[in-house]
Amino acid sequence: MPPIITALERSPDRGRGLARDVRVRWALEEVGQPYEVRLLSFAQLKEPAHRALHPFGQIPTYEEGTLVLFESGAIVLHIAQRHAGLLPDDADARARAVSWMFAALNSVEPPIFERSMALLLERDKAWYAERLPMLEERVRSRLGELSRRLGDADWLDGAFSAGDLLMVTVLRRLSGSGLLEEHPNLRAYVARGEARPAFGRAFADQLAVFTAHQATG
Ligand code: GTB
Repeated sequence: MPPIITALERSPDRGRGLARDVRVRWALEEVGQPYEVRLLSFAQLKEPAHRALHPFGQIPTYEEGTLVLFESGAIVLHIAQRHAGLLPDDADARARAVSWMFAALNSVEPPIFERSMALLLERDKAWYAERLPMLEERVRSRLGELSRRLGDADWLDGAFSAGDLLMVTVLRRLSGSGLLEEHPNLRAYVARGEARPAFGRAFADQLAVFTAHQATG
């Protein structure tokens, strides 16, 4: 039985590859592991059947036999540990790749996510005009640090790893903002990730869900 993941049947990103199941799809594609997808509505996320899998009623989840996982980072780490291709063999290099996974989710994603939420939910607030530049400065600061560390390397620490996979998915949320373009090496880094065939398949499969649900209304 292939593992089963969950995804939104109608993602608000309209198939732009931003919903977090894309990370799991990409990881599974990189390691060549077939998988099945259970699509859920927002209402179904909060029903007991799904809450039994995910305490916060979110996607993605991952079921493999009796094992049930939630949190996209934990799922990607599990896939990377079970299959070759996403973590180096050398123990120290492996630990550094895991550091980059945490860095993507704990140090880079929060300011980017906070900015997205402000754009989405706070435009009508009195303090929005003052808060947005502050949020953008926090993003700029992290991007500057990341850009300096990446330099002219292709990937964050040697060969492509699960750390790069998560970092690229986090940075993609800035597309269209102009913030990524301030760092040509980061823009090229994201493009390099997006050019990987495994990302292309993951993106296309997520987009196909959106397109199919558009067609059925
Ligand atoms: N920390 C968790 C993880 O990494 O797995 C966060 C999971 C999460 O936020 N899942 C979202 C969800 O289930 C879907 S992906 N939300 C429903 C809820 O909380 O009730 C989030 C998402 C959706 C759309 C965009 N977008 O349009 O840009 C980006 C991200």
